[in-house]
Amino acid sequence: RVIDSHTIGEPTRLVLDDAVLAGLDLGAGTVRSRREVFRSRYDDVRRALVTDPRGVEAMVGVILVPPADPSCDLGAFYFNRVGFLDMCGHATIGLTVSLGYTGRITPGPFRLETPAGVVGVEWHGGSDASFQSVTPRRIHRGLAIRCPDGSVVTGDVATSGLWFFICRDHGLPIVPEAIPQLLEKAWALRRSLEAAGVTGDGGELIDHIVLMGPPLDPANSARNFVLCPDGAFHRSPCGTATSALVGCLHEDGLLAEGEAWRQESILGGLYEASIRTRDRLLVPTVRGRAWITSEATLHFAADDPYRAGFPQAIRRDS
Ligand code: PYC
Repeated sequence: RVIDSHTIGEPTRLVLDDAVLAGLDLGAGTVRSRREVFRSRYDDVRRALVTDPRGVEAMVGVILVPPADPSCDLGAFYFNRVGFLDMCGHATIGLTVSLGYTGRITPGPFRLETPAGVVGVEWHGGSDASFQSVTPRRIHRGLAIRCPDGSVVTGDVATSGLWFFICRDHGLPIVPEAIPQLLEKAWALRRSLEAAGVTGDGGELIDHIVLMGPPLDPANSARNFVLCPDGAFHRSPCGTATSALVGCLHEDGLLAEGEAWRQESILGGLYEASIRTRDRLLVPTVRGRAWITSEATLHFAADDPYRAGFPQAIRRDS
């Protein structure tokens, strides 16, 4: 049994079936170590849940596991069509609204252990939820990258649980009509970063590209287009990207503690974000909305050739 939701457009599939979850032998330990066991033993389950023919493009799956950190109430790990995500903001909002809908949580705060670390989450009731991702950190500011067409753009390399290249001088409008060109530019940047040997800690790929632009609604702060590792564009403004961004803005003196940052997505959806210092660490908060789209029982017939999804994830790499 799964419950599907979308967080201002970006889909999440939460596995609800305790019997299925109990049948997965993930060992003991942290959420991150259980996720690694899942990766090595049950990759067919990941594919079955989020790739065609049962999944939809851009879908992120979530599996709940017991937290190892005694201060946490829940543990969760995240995956998409091509692999795993250490953190996922939109899916955290989606899982929270879904758990609220099923009555498993009541409005209020809870602590979630993720592979990236402990994330503070709050269900505000109904479709409304917020999370506090892990400490944002920037490792390059204004890094110049040459694209295959000879153009040079600059951007920041930053993390708040996932790695982002955040770029402003890409020269494209952030409007739905430009999605094919935005995808092409973002893929060129992703490949150029890889070719230039620019990585996160320990050689991690910079696999999310954020192209920034001015907001369409003057009441908001900015608009973005985000390329995800599976080749899909993010339908929401990407919760973890927004967390990393507010860290950079604060460091640049462009966003004061507690000031609101209203981040539009390419489709016009909105996250409201802010940043504060707690125990000398930066804590970003992102608030958004998610809606349940369906409750379903997935079927996996023994003679279905695609019971474990498509064998090869289909990745749009222009
Ligand atoms: O919202 O953080 C996010 C996210 C990352 C990848 C997909 N969604």
